[in-house]
This record gives sequence, C-alpha cells and structure tokens, in this order.
Amino acid sequence: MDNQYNPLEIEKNIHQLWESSQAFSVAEDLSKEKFYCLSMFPYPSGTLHMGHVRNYTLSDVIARYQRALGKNVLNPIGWDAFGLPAENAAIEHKVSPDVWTKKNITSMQQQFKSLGYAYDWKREIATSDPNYYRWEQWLFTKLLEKGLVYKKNAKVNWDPVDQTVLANEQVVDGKGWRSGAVVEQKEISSWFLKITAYADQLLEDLDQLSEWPKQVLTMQENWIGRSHGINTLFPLENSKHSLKVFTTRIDTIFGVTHLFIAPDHPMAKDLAQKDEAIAKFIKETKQVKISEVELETLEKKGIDTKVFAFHPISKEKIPVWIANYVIMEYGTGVIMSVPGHCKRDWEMAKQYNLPVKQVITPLTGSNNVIEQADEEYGRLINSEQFDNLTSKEAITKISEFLVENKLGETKTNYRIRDWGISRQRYWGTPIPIINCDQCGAVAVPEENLPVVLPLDVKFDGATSPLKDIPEFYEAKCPKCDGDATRETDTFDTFINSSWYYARFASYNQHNAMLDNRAKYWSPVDHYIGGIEHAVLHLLYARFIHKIMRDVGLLNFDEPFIKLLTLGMVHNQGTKMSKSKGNSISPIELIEKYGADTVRLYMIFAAPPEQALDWVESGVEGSYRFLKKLWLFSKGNDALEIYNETNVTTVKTHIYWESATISQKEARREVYCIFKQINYDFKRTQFNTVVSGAMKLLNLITKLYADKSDLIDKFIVHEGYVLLLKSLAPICPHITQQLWSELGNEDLLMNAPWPHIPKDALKSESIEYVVQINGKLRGKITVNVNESIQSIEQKVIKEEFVKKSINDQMLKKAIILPDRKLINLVYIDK
Ligand code: ANZ
Ligand code: ZN
Repeated sequence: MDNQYNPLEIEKNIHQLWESSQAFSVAEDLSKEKFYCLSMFPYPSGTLHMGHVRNYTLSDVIARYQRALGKNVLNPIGWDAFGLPAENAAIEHKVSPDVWTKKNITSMQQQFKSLGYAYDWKREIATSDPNYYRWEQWLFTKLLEKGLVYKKNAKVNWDPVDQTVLANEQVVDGKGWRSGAVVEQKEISSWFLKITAYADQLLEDLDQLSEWPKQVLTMQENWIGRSHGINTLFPLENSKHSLKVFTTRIDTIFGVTHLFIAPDHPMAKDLAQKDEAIAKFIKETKQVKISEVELETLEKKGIDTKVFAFHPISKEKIPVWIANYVIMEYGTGVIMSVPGHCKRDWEMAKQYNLPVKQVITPLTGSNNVIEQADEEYGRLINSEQFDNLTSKEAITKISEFLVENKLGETKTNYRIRDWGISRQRYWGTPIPIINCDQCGAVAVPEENLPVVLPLDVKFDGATSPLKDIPEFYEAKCPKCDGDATRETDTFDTFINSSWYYARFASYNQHNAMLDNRAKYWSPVDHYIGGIEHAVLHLLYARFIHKIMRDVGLLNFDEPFIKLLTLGMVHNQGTKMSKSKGNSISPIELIEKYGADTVRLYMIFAAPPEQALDWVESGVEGSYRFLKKLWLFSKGNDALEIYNETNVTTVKTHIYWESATISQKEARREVYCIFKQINYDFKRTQFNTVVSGAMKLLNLITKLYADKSDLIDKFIVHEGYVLLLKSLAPICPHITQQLWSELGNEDLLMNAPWPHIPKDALKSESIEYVVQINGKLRGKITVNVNESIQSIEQKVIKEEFVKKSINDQMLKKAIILPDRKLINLVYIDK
C-alpha cells in the first residue's frame, strides 16, 4: 500500500478479503450468547437514499460491535418486494412488476455491498418469492380453521374511475390520488384478521417493552384504545325500543341535553325514508370519511329527528338528533350529549343554540361551563340523589344503580378494528381461497400451496390483471370438486412484513414456516427503523408474532426487545427527498470519498434518534479524519516493530518497573478515552464514540511527536490498537487494512474487544487546588503515594505561594486528599 489514502482501492480489497474468508456467514451456536440485530427491511425502489444509509449503517455498527463483544450475531437483509410502486412502474414503463423488482434488488444489493454491511447474503429474503409467501398463505388457512379470519362487507374508499379500493393514505382531499375522481364509500366484501381478539394482550404486553421509546408505547396504547364504560338504555317515546348509549362518563348523566345518533345508525336510515331533509343530511355527511382525530376539529353538524327518548333516571324527555361527529363503528353509534362537560358536545350546543347544563363542580376553585366545557372529574351537583359524590364515586354508584334497574351494563370498548387485508391489487400474495357456489369460501388445501402469482401479465391500469387470466382464476372446489373461482384479491403487504424477521432464521426451510432456528434467534434483540412505523407495522408484527407463538412456532411473547427509532435525514432543515429536489445520492458520495467516510459521517453527525442535518463540509471533515489516521500509520516506528502479543508481554514488566509518572499518566489518559468510548457504544450514542476516537488519535499523535523512549512507543501502539478496534464497527475497511498492516492475520471483526487492564485507569498523581487564607491561588500536582508532610513541604516552596504571602508565616496547612484541596493559613508575624 502506498502512503496516499485511497479508499476505493482499499475498500475493494477488503471486500474481497471478507468474501474469500466468508466473514459474514452466520450459524447457530449454542455455546455463545446470541444477538439478533435488525433494521426494517427496505422496499426495493432501485436506489439507496440517505435515510437507508443511516438506517443500515446503524444496524451494521451495532452488529459489528456486538460481534466484537463475542456474541453470535445475526444481522440479515431482505426485500419488502410486493407493493404499489412496482405496479405503477409497470403501467408507466411497460415492464412487468417482477422484472422491475428483481432488477432493483440486484442494483441495491451492489449498493449495500459497496457500503461494507456484514450481511449473511445466503439468508436474503424477498417477500415476492413463492417460497416465502407460501407460508403466509399457509398461516392464513390455519387462522381460518381457528376462526381468526373471517369475511365481511366493509366500507372502503372506492375510486370510481380507477375501479379500485384506495388506502386512506391514497385519498387526497377526498379525491383519488391517481384519477382525481371524488372518492366514494363503497361496501365490498373483504377478508379480516381478528386482531381484536388479541387487543388485551397487545395492550398488556406493552409492559414488557421497557426498551422501546415511550412515545411509541403511547401511540400503540392509544391505537388499541381500550376504555371502560357503560352501555346505558334510554327508552324511546311511543315505542318499546330503547337507544343504547356508550359512555365513559356516566357521572355526567344528569347533564344530558340530547341524544345524538350516527348518520349510518339503522334508526337514522329508517327516518331518512320518511323525511327528505334527513335523507339529504345523511347523504352529505357520508361524503366525507373521517378519522377519529378529525372528529375533534370537524365542524359539528346535526339535524333534529323529532323523536324523543326518556332519561333513564330522571325520566325527563330528551330530543334525539343525528350528528355528523358520531361514528357508527365505535361504541353503540349513539352518544349522550353533555355540553357542559364534553368539548365536542359543547361546540355542537353553541352551533345550534342548545342548552348547557352544569352537573360537575371542581373539587377546588370554580368553573363556568357556559363559556367552556369542563371535562375534568369533580363533585356532582344537580344530580338528584347522587349530589355531592365525587366523579369517581358517582361512576361506581350510578353504574350500580343502572345495572340493578336493568338500564345498563358495564362495557369495555376498543378503538382498534379488525385488520382488513384484502387488496384489489395484482402485485401481492394471492389470497389462498376458492369461492364455490355450493360450499362458499374454501381454503386452498395445504398440499396445493403456494398459490403462485402469475408473472406474465398485462396491465390496463385499472383492474387487477388477475381478473383477466382464466388460467389463474378458474379452479375446482377443493370440497365438492365443482367449478369454482379463485380469489383474485391479494394480501395487504403489511402481512409480508409481519413475520420476515423470524424467517431469516429459517430462510431455507421448505417444509415449514419456521423451525427451531427461529426459536434460537428470536426475539430480535435490537430493532431499528423509522418512527413512521410506530403503529401499523409494529402492531401487526407483534400480532402475527403472537399468532406464530400460539401455533407453536415461536416461544417468546414479543418479537422485538429493544426498539431504536431513527431520526430523519434533513437537508437545509427539511426532509431529504427526491420530490423536494434536495436529495443527495449516497452512491456519488461513496465514489468520491469511499464508504468509510460516508458511514463515519452518518454516525458522527447526530445521535441516532435525532434528525441529521446534512452538511457537505461535515463529510469532508470525516474524510480528513480518516486521512489523518491513515497518514499517522505511515512510517510510524511505534507501530512497525511489534505485533499485539509481544507488546503485551513486553509492556507488563517494563511499565511497572521503569515507566515514569508522566508515562503512566499518558497511558491512563488513553484508557480514559477508551472507557468513554465503551460507555457510548453500550448506550448506542455512536456519535460520541467517534468524537472519542478523534480524541484518541490526537492524543497518540501528540505522544508520538513527544516520544523519547520505547515505553512512549508502547503507549502509542497500545492507543492505536484501541483506536482501530473502536473505529472498526463504524469504518470497517480502513481499520481492517491498518490492522493487517500491523501484521495481524486474523480479521479485525473477529478480534476480541479490548478489556481495560487493572490499574490502567488508576491515577499516578493528584492535582490539588491550593487556597491561601480562603482565596484560590494555584494548583499543584503530586504523586498519589506522597505523604501529607511531604506535600506540605512541597507546596510552601511553590513560587505562587511565596509570591502571595509577603512576610507572613504559616499557621496551619490543611490538606484534604478526598476533596483535592489544600488550604494554607498564614498570619502576620
Ligand atoms: C358522555 C360524556 C361526557 C362523554 C363527558 C365524554 C365526556 P373513549 O374514552 O375514547 O372510549 N363516544 C362514544 N361513542 C362514540 C361514537 N360512536 N362516536 C363519537 N363519540 C363517541 O370515549 C368515550 C366517549 O366518547 C363517550 O363518553 C362518548 O362521550 C364518546 F363529559 O359520553 B362520552
Ligand atoms: Zn364446492
């Protein structure tokens, strides 16, 4: 190697070295502690962006560090290969989704390899591979047997021009993102996974996830949205029926002014048949599909139905309205309106000039519910026999009263809905169902799996091409052998990504979804990915994990022990993205500076959880640091002569006999920095690992410049080895190269992590602060073993002491080693 730092050449050679030594191959090894590190796998879009580089560099650093600690580490990679972009590419460029996806995978593999990620490539998975998706088809049929899958009509976003269902994210301002057509709500028949059957477990097991960010736990908790309340009956006037209301605030029942029903409540539908104004109102509100968050901000609208109900306790007459902010999908689809104590009801009351009634007063202070709803718990007023109870007591007492009188029953509700998994899309896993006129929906028998997605297809842009392939959809019913049709819908791609982490362990198992290797590797010890997956992917994966556990494939409750949510990569303050025209190509950077510089910059620029603001000069700074490291090693006689082992043997006896205090101090400084580096590795603050490495290089550079004897060289050598090892997980190429140049034949990535020798951190000297008559005057450094008398003798001879005492005499010297303080008391003669 010449003296110039030539990263591209070095990196090419190191890649060959790793390749020829099969350095990244991983197998189960019961003698070692396992460590499973995983970054959320990418969608194969074709080119890496900076966000990818940040994500995958981080997991590579974690994996390499854990490996250096002696663990058996799995850090695999695969492709979330199904999904919409491939279909869009097919329509736009007339290329089959399969061909397009495979081409992208090939080029991204190259890009990953150029970054030096230590992936065991034999474990690579693509979710579009029938050997992969057959197992989710298999799992689906198992769930069908267990009653955890069902089919029902569901409201969906329907694009009338493109003739397809749209995900909520694909509806922009009420219009289809492609066609621009006004999106309709349509009922179509879809398959659902009963995630609600696992709602309690999904909620309660969050307690096990102490190493997840709090924010993510809260988001999941809210998404599951368990709430305890009571279903209360309000009898209808002139009818034997009642309206059932779900409320969590039964303590406010004497503040009820109205009942509001959802626009798609059956009673509203009935009323619409006889009343045009109601029909019109319902039609208008149905135009907009609203999410729960939007319920808060939605302009409140309602219409009087002229129907009355009776208050279950006071028997007062209560008008029933239809209101746009009541949704049919939650609770009972009917609410009791309490404008004094519920913000939404208050807004509605203001809108239509409805009365507001106060029934709760604060425990301390006062409120005015005419000006603003007070949602806090307090003490009951205007509530007949329940007056003076606290809200909490009242909830118990009123609930008991209603239950006893058969007017109510306690009820636990969840926000979470069953998971609709049917997509009218081509590029996905075919749903393994055959529809028979005689037998209904019949699962494809296990021996006929996988149902393979045909690859040679034509796109007209609107409907799924599967609907035009009789060879695909014509089938025989597995039960009665009659003519039947195969399901042409495919799975939501979130199913593909809900179990891939386990499959990496059993990647080549063709007889089962998973095998014992999955039990060895799972759960994932450290999972890394974007915060945007805080709910959907992470919730689905937790759910499917529990299902796999319950069919006996895995034995842990949770799939991911520790979660690291990564900050975004910004450029000039906003997210780096192609559409904003502010994206930087990692590939060009690698070609210019080498992978080590790019990796180093990604790690150094910000702590993992925070946004990383891109600055070109930062990349240059990283490059300069590596160049400095490289040049330091050239012609350096402290590094030439000794390999690691003989340094260790030589040093132990020489150090303690002939090293000077300042040499011992220098070595202590080296290990102090390494200790900080260790600490930062442990808490995944890799940016300060890098600053530690920079300090270390500065220190040994200085020591080398000042060196006077062999011991100095030993210290430089020792520091240099610590530096290479510390940097190895982050910049694996240059460090491997320099490691080899030291004469080491084994790979640096397999070299054990350095331990800090006993006494290496022990100080040889103490620095005392010196006060004279209570005033700070200077400092003095003495040997740790120095006696108190000897320190006193030394300190009074110091120049700064003599200068500040004029003609006084010493009365007392107080020397406090614990506080590193000397206090000299002088008095006039
Ligand atoms: C009366 C009341 C008084 C309420 C008050 C709140 C505060 P969580 O905790 O999310 O379960 N609600 C019930 N069903 C609804 C539906 N289908 N559409 C819109 N809102 C609905 O919230 C329960 C509360 O949400 C219920 O308690 C109900 O309003 C409202 F001071 O009843 B409450
Ligand atoms: Zn049949």
